[in-house]
Amino acid sequence: MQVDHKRTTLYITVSMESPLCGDALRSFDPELFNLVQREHQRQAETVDLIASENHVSMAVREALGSLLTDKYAEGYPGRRYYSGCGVVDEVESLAIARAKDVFGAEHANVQPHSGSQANFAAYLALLPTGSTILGMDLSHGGHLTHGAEVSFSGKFFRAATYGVNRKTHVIDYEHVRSLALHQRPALIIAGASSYPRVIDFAVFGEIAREAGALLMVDSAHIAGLIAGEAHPSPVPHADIVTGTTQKTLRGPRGGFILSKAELGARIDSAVFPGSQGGPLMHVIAAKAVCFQEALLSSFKEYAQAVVSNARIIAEELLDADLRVVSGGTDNHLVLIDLANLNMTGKEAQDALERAGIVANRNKIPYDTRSAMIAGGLRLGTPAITTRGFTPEEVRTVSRDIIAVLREPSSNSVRDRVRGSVLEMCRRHPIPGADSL
Ligand code: DSN
Repeated sequence: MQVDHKRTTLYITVSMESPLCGDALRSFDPELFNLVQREHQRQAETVDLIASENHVSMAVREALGSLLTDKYAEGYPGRRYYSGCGVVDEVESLAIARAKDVFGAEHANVQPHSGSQANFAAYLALLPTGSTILGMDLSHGGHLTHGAEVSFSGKFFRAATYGVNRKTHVIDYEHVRSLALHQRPALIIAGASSYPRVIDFAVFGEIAREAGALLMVDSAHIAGLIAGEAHPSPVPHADIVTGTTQKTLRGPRGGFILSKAELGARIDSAVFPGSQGGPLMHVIAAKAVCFQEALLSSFKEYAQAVVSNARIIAEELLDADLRVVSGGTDNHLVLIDLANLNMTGKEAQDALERAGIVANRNKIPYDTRSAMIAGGLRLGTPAITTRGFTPEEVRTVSRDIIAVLREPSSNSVRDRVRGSVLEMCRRHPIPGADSL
């Protein structure tokens, strides 16, 4: 940046070089810089199978690290409380236009700070407190914000829940229908955080209409699959669709809400001023980048590969006689029932982490253990697919997982798998891995 002090009118030439040099943090706060570097190293050297995580592109990271973070912009494009919002108006309008384009939606709000904030705003827009909501049981694969007692959704609303069939582990749509007709919810919520099968949004739409309820789809986990046409879209069937950008959509940490045009004003005012203050303009810019990436034809290939990689994992586990919830997967995740391995989800998670494989314990349908212990393990493929793991490498990872789960206390298995993981990780650096 150059400042010419001789001129009466000050002008500044802003350098168009990358805004991410890394030296400022390194020299001002070496302690924090070191932590960032250690996390970078951890990500680079481990296989991330957490179904809700991904690795963003450098373009997304540059937008996130930009000086757009400095700007207050309460309100919406063209209707802000502060001056100086001309540029950020364009940034947000771009993000909105791209979100509508990606999902074929009439209205998009890109300000929710997270998926939970998006769901909060959606309820605020649609329902008086005390209304009945019908969502998927948390332990069957739903989400805290779909009516769990410990969440605002269970505190402010009367929550009824549906689940999966005990034998097939697939959503029992007839049960959902009979619950809806019996409970008469104001809102039905479809969507999940650990459900490995396609969700039939058309059937949910029919049930909602029959029961006189609105339908909200929480697409957080599968937003990228929907964008990449690897999962049917909820947009034609739902009144409102919430989602997050950081999971399969491979963008920054944040939320969004899509709807029909006629609900747009209610949603916008439920987000701001209803439940949030100033929007995070740097995050909105990064959302705009991720929506642009999702519009590329290569993103369709990515989404298809996420699903085919998850299918490979399920196949390998089944071939090794492990129990896979619902007998397979249609999306980005696989849920293992650990009962016949005589171990808990917590034990499995810890043993895998020692070997360089990062996954999370998860309740399985009809689990009697607490969420902190859990009887299952959730594995997801968005991050390894981004890194470019080949189908053969995904098979190797699956076999490594099986080896560790069979002998969780064996140091030789741990060391062999750690070596195999490191080799694959070296072949597939995370985006920007060599920039630190
Ligand atoms: N924490 C997310 C997940 O892992 O599924 C849901 O909010």
